[in-house]
Amino acid sequence: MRAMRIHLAAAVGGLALVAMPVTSRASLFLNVAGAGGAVGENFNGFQGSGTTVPSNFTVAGTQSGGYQGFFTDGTSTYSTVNGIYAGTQSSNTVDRAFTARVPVSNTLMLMFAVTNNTGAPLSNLQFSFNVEQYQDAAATPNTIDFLSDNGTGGAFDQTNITGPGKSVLEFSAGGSTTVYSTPTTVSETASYNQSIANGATVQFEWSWVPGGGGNRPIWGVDDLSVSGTAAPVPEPAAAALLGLSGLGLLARRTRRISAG
Ligand SMILES: [Ca+2]
Ligand SMILES: [Ca+2]
Repeated sequence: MRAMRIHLAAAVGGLALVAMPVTSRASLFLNVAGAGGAVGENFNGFQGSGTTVPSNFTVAGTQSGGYQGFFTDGTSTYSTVNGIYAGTQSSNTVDRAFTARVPVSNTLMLMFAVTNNTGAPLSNLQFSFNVEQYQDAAATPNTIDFLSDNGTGGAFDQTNITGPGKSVLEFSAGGSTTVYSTPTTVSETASYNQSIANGATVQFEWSWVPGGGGNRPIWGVDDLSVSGTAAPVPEPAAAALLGLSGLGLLARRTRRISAG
């Protein structure tokens, strides 16, 4: 099986995405490449405004307060309405996260799309990301769910999503309004268990799901990395080609020795 690396530089770029309709398909292109590593997004360019949402991403849901700028660990300065923030650490303001104060009874979605342009079917799609919590304020635990639209362009569900990052529970739910001096961070992984045809696009999203009632925590996602495995080369055929190549080399060497 041939594992293809995904190139970051070729995949991420272009201008910021502004107010895309939910049905739009921004694309995080997966290219065959060398040692560039996986496609990724660190959200460090996100500044808590619609115009700084990273290219290839879009926000949906019923976040009535819209973007509210920065929420920094150790401070409780934020709007009293629902908000989407660029989460920052006071010790490292360069490292930002896509952060939200979850609505009481609605959901908020951060969506992105993966387009397979490797030239071959793409499988074994793996996602890793960090979840960062800046404030604990939930009467009941909140969840961030990771979903896909399964290539249909329609409703998102978790039918084809596996892994511990499928549903991330709030780290604590003490019912207080503790603002962490340093955001609590957990690393999560999830997988998409379907193959994506060459040229096809599948959308993914994180959905902030409130636990219901009480105050709301502030937590976000950061450091997304996406990788996959391009079409397998049949192993018997590969072995046979290698064998023929070896025989050819042997034959040439034999002739050279004979001529000498
Ligand atoms: Ca971070
Ligand atoms: Ca970051």
